Amino acid sequence: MKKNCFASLTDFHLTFHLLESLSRAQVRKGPHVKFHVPNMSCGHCTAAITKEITVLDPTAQVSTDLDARTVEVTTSQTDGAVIEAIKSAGYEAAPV
Ligand SMILES: [Cu+2]
Repeated sequence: MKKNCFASLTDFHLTFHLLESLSRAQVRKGPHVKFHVPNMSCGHCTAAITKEITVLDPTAQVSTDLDARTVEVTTSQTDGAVIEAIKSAGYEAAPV
């Protein structure tokens, strides 16, 4: 009886940890990076940049700030790949 209880408790912990690591893997996102894009000046710019980053990584989350001229990206891609994507939209970008 005692042994059974211990076994089910261990199973519970194993299941718990398995579920925990699974949900972490699902929630986990790539690094969140911020870029300064000095020539980004209007909605057309932000749309073009967002589009290119989305082409690079369809799951990327992009938010742009026209006042600060920054682009914040959550992606599994590298900084360099995001900078290349912004370049192909026609803009120079530097990590902030
Ligand atoms: Cu523009």
